[in-house]
Amino acid sequence: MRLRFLIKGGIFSLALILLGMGCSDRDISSVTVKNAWVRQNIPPQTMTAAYLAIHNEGMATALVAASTPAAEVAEVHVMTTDGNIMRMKKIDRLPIPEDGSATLQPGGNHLMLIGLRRDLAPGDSLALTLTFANGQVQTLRAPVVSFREGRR
Ligand SMILES: [Cu+2]
Repeated sequence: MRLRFLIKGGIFSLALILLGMGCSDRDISSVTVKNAWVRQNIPPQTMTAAYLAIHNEGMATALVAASTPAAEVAEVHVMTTDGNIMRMKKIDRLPIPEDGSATLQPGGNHLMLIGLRRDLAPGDSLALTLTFANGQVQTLRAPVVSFREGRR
């Protein structure tokens, strides 16, 4: 009887531990970044854009900062229309819904790399570091794609 109680108690604790692990997994590393690429700059321009897809398997969060050693500044830009004119605007947080995704792609939201420290040629790649509101920091390598080839 006593042994049975201990076993039951043990299983219950194990379940709690597993549950706890599941929760922290979900909260701490729920975001993955895929298909990152950077458009080649056209010298003498020292600006270009980076694109990527963010997938979130956890609670709602947001992309709050980006950086790369290849540029002085990396900003998150959204496209807005002003009459018939498309403009880009810097935002401080790009929301990523719970169990959702956010895609940065040509013609839409993007990372603007400003003040490139070198020209980016196809075949080259650069490191991008993304910081999320849930505390996650992801560093990844993004290949440079030629201006013409820029996938959509
Ligand atoms: Cu922009």
